[in-house]
Amino acid sequence: MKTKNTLDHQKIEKRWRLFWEKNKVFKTNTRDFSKPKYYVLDMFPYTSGEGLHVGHVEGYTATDIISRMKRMQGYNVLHPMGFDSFGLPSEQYAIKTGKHPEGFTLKNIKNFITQLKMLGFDYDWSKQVYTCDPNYYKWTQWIFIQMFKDGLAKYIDMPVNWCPRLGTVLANDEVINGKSERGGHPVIRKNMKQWVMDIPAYADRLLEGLKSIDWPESTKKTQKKWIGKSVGANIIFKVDGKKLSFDVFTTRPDTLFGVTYCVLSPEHPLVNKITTTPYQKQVQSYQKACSLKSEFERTEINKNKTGVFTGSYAINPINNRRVPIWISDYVLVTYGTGAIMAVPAHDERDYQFAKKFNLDIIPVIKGGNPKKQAYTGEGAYINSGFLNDLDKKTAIKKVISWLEENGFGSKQTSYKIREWIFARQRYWGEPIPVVHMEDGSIKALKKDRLPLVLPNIKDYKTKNGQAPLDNATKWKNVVIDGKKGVRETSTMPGSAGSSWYFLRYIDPNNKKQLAGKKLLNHWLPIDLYLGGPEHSVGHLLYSRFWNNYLFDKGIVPVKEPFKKLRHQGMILGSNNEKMSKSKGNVINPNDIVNTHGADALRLYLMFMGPLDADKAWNIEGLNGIKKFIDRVWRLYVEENKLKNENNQNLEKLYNQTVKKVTEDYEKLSFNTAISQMMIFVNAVYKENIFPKNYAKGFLRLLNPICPFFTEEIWQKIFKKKKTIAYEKWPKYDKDKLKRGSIDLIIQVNNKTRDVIKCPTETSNKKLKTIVLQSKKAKKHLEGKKIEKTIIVPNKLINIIAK
Ligand code: ANZ
Repeated sequence: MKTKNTLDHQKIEKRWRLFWEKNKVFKTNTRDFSKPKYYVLDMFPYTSGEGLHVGHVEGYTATDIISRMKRMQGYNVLHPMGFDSFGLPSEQYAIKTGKHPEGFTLKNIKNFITQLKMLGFDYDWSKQVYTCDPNYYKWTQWIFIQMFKDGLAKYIDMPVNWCPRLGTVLANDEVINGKSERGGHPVIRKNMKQWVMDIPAYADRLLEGLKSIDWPESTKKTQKKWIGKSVGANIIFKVDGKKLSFDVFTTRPDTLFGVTYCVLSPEHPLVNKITTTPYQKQVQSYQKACSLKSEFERTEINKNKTGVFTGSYAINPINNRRVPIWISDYVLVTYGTGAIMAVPAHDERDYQFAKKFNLDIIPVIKGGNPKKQAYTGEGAYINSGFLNDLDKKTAIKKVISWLEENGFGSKQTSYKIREWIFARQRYWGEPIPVVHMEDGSIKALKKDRLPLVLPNIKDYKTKNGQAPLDNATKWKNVVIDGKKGVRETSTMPGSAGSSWYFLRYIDPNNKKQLAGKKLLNHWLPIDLYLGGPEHSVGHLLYSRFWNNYLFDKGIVPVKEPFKKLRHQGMILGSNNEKMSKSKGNVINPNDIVNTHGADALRLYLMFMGPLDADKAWNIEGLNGIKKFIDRVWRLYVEENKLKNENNQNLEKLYNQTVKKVTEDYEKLSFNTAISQMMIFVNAVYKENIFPKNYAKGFLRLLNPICPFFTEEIWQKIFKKKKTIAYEKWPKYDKDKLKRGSIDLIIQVNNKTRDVIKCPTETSNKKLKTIVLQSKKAKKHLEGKKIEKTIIVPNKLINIIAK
């Protein structure tokens, strides 16, 4: 074979791409239980028309390295890929062009697959799933039906995030700072009959589960905060002069003596009943103004507090104090009970409100300066009757017992997490498989009616909140058992299909179940899941919820699907800014594969810095990596270097390199592993010979990052008939880790007489015998008696003799 000093990456990469595909090298036999399993998962991409981003390539390379290493370590590895293919990108394309989104989506999928193959990822394409495939969403619909039957999928009236511009309802995690995550359009709150998933029912389990999984602490914290568990009390306040009462939720029942007013959220059902005539006008106009505000605007702590008085008073049960009832948008209808007792002396928001509207402030805890600001710390209770002199914990306990004994409330836990809004007034999503019957009941479709396929329509736009499927008259009007009904016309949110795709990969063609039980038992949980930190809530919480539910149903064997999770950082443009078309700093992976090769792109992305850090693209860095690849290439192709003999000087470094690279890969610390390999390559150049056994071992270490040219060397230079992908992972020799040689100085009576090569870390006893073999030293010892030996480890031995 003719070899060149620089490798022809285009030719080589094409050769091995075809070889792997033709020989089905990476097909996983999921039924082979003879080896230990390793399931490594990537967050699958949205099928946007833009194709792969270098950020995708970063994360996918990281998992590919693990997948390849684990395979070489003897695991049966499952490393699948699929596509999140319902949702906005295709929907918007359809609206713009009037064409059905399916064609566009499938074209994008094809493009993604070509790109992923071009980059050499070892995906088993026979396991591919995509969420808009009826054979897949049949099971998304089936899961929905189970959850509907179990009361977790509900059709209820509730306040929702409504985006007038997108004409649809959004989930809380799709709203950022009061704007839609996609497009940045304003979002308002309004009441609507909605399909929701009762994720709060799983709040405690989702909190508990966090304890057992190996996830980044920051991600666990984000989920904890999102679930937002607060322990406190519900306290009943009676409305003065009326046969009405309301509950407040408080985490500080110990401050009950300091209540000077109450606040109902503007949407609280009691507001209209208690508002007295003189205040009706201002209350109504305030309510209207609030409905146009987003939750973010309402709860911002520093914003100017607003509110109006209802004209009614409440009675504080603990001291019968009569306190005014206000309404204000800083109290949310969806949290706790939608009503609060205000303690301005010890709560900042209440303090600002009281100051603005000139309401009383009664301190009940000593500390701070009540004239200047709320005191939120601890201290002795004052003005608090039977609570005075207690500590906080006891005070809380005492108040709660008092409330319970007197029928004025009880201990209560509240959660911030809300129902997951599970319907969109859009076309490109899974149809919700239920029928609204004439008598008001809701019927779920029978399993043999699934999948309920999305019908073809002409107009994909949402108009005035009406779902596009509302126009599919023929499709939506049905008769079940002789009774008329109308199909649900909203579709599921994008996060539906992505909440369980990792289960389907295990058994993608199963026609009877979402996946076979035996296979699920064997392959779950996922050993490593990698993706961006932007999914910390949303997807990562929804899929834990579904998996916990499926565990309860006895379908999956584990509560937590993702045993270990890691995030990749963002690849920024060379100007240190987020890559975007408008900034002109986008790097297209296709271009780099053309100019530098897939191996170089992969190696560069892994060398840029720690995997989870944000890193800026730098062409110099990429060029340097390309040079390194050529340097490695030359080590193998310049035939005079490869030798059958061993090299003592490389022994220690080689073993250290195997150890460090193996351990670093395991930790996903790829940049440090690569540094070590660079050190090794430099040392080989210095020695000018490359012992073949080290050359083969090193090739295996590098193969997971650079699969193409290492395969070329393996099969073409070493003339192997099979792929390198299933070769054994190199082992290191513990004994050789420390050994290397040092120049040991030998002194006799403080005078240097000889310098000899000897292994480092040689024991003192052995040193003494080695030294006596030195002829030069021996000469000076003749006829003398050794009295003492002084040893400076790895440096010097001094023999004192007379
Ligand atoms: C009296 C009080 C006194 C409160 C005090 C705090 C400090 P977390 O910890 O986030 O759960 N609250 C209750 N429901 C609310 C709602 N729907 N909208 C806005 N605020 C609400 O917060 C619990 C506290 O937030 C509750 O305890 C209540 O104010 C307020 F010194 O009650 B507290």
